Amino acid sequence: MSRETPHFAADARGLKFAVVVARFNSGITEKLLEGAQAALTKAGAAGIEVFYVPGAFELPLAAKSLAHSGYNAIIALGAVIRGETPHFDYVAGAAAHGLQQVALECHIPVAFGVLTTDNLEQAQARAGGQHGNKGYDAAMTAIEMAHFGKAPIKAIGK
Ligand code: INI
Repeated sequence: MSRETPHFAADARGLKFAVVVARFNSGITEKLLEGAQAALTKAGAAGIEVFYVPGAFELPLAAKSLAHSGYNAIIALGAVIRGETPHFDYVAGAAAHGLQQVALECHIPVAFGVLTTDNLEQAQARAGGQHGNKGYDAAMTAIEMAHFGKAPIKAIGK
């Protein structure tokens, strides 16, 4: 988790999660999956089910298909690497926008664990490298938002 993110004591007991993983750039996305599974297991999640799609572009539809299947939250994992084609902008934008739309329309937390980087090295650094594991971070977000859905956290004194 980044240094700016306040600590959240994760407790996922009794909660079920769907993790949707893009196979594109699987060397990276499998590391993100390892991170997400580590966070969920450590927090005592009651259920973790993993689903695969071809690429990040397909994540929103998969998330929408799973939105009413009894999960407390969905974690979407992918890696969109810029390279030298404008394809990046379409795929990354569609994934981000589509996943947010699923969360709002279906009223379920959808954690955005999709790396959008300029190159492979930047992706590796965020998939278990020197910048942590964004799959782990996405799982922590999913746990927190799953609780928020049940009882929103209020700031003390407000
Ligand atoms: N999918 C990714 O997950 N990451 C990428 O970097 C990527 N690039 O660069 O093309 C990518 N493309 C495939 C896309 O997600 C769809 O699977 C494809 O367009 C078919 O709908």
